[in-house]
Amino acid sequence: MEVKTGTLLSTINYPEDLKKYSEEELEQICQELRQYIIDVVSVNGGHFGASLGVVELTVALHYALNTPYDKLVWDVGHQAYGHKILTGRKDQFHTNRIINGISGFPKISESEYDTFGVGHSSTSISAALGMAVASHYKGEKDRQHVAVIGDGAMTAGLAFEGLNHAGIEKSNVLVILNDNCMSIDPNVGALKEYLTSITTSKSYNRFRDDVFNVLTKLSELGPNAQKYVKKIQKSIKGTLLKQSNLFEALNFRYFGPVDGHDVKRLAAIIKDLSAIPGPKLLHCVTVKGKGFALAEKDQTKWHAPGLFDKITGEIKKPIIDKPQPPKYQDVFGHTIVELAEANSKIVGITPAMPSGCSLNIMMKAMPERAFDVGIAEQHAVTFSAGLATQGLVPFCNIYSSFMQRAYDQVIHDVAIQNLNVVFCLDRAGLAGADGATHHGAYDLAFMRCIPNMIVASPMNEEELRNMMYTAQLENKGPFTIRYPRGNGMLPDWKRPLNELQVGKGRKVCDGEDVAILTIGHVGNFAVEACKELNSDGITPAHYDLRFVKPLDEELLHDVFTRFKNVITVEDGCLQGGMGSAVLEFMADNGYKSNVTRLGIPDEFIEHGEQPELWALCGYDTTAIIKAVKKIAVSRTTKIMAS
Ligand SMILES: Cc1ncc(C[n+]2csc(CCOP(=O)(O)OP(=O)(O)O)c2C)c(N)n1
Repeated sequence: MEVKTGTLLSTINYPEDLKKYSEEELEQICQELRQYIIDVVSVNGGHFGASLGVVELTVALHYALNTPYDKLVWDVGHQAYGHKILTGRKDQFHTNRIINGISGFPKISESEYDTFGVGHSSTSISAALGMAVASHYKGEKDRQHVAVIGDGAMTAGLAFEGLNHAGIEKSNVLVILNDNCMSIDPNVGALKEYLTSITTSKSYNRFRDDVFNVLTKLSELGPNAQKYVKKIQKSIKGTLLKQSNLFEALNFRYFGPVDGHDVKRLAAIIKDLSAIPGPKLLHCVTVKGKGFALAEKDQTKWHAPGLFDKITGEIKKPIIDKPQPPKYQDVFGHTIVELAEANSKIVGITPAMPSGCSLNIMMKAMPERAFDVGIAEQHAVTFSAGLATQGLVPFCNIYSSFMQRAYDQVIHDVAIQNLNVVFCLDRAGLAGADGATHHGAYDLAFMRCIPNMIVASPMNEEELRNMMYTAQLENKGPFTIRYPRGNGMLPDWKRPLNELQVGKGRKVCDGEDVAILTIGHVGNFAVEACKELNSDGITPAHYDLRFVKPLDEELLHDVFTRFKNVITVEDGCLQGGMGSAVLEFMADNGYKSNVTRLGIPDEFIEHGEQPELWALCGYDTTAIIKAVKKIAVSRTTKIMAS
């Protein structure tokens, strides 16, 4: 579907085209850019509110800076649609997040304007500082380095680490704090409260007006500018800011808060700040979802709403007449409440993903026992460890790929001390349109090599519930349960809770010629494959391992004694995952079967729909059938041959 651009935007493909327009015309360009994002995202999907909120900032940055010579780093990057459109990708924008199309996040390989690949949050300050120090080293004193970071992303330790370092470097870094009071859900924590107090404080605002009055004169002053810069520095030093402003205390020059939707003023300020050397922070106040009333009103829902009618705002849902299986995340959300009602030791923890992982159900039902700790995966894990030392049973829910952030905490704070923390890793396996940064490809491999750790993955909702039930029983130690994005298999999912024997798999169906070993949801692909193969006269056996650690050795002895051919299937990386575990078992026990491993190959898998990516990586139903057929001979052929 062709989406038309407004009259000014249609002439703009790169920032140099934008610069041909007068400051007075910037507002219209913003309007057209906003409309273009609405038009395309409504029919293609993707992140929505965040990009709408930074339309003015995006236009102002590309207008005032000399990109790509000046380095512009977007944090997370889910808000960079306007940036993509203004930097050579307007005509490809309709392919956003679609397989073989452009990425939903900035990506170095996609454009020279994308200075740093993102997707995970809070990297921008460190990355921009690295670039700034490199420029300083190379003598490129005129180059600007700008990190645009949201108030949500600012809650992460990594952001503080970057600020802490930048404060002692002389490098030219401008941090633009895009403060909209929102993460995906409402932002949390003391920093958020601090930012709100600055934004509403009368004395700060009076002071701000004084500073900006001097600042806006800078460009008119030409050679005298430096004198005024000194004056600003002096005036800043002498004010209340030095003592009471967090960023000033870290040696940043703090400017703001400013209205992040006043494009003309923003462009002028950014230009002026370019003349001030060293670390600076511009506090910019914006509204997430700006310009689309429903998105402004329900900002969490419109973070990434899916397809919608841009006139009525109705979010499109497929019409389905029979009951559907629930999302795994919702099974987690309801089951933790059910378990917590019976076990007063259970608490829930999420680093900034209450609606993403459905812990919001527990936050609503038992607010004193469920914690959103901000975008702080490392803290979430160590905080959980602390809770566990006191006899509580924390369920720490982290998206599989974000757990990569907290690996040392898992080993050092939880596993070495053998604490009973339950890790629920959502979005395990190929996550879909968010692409390489978000696929939960490595968890089976990185969790199973940790001593004391139990690693399980459910094939359906009932198994997820039973794994959660088992994990909270006395003294289980660290227990990981990983499950994918999307729906399970059982519309009647709410079945009685039962303890599972840790390290025990199950035989899904018996057969001959070849054994298929699966872990987790992909077991359902094998079930489908077996059905089709059976109708072709081929009868593989299928085992659902349930646990990659400990492995079900009895089951594996049985498999390797009976089968010369074994196929392993996992929604995870082939290097070090379940297939590797099975090969290790085979080698350690002197078996010599042929093992074919299906899973994610040793490369970064780009974005696309999950079924497209499963097929691409070769472990969907069709690929399993193909792998079996390569090995097994159908019963009819065997009968004919005998
Ligand atoms: C390490 C990490 N944890 C969690 C996320 C999921 N996530 C994506 S955007 C977002 C909220 C970011 O909030 P903010 O930085 O304020 O930007 P806004 O969406 O408000 O513009 C979160 C939690 C992530 N991308 N990276």
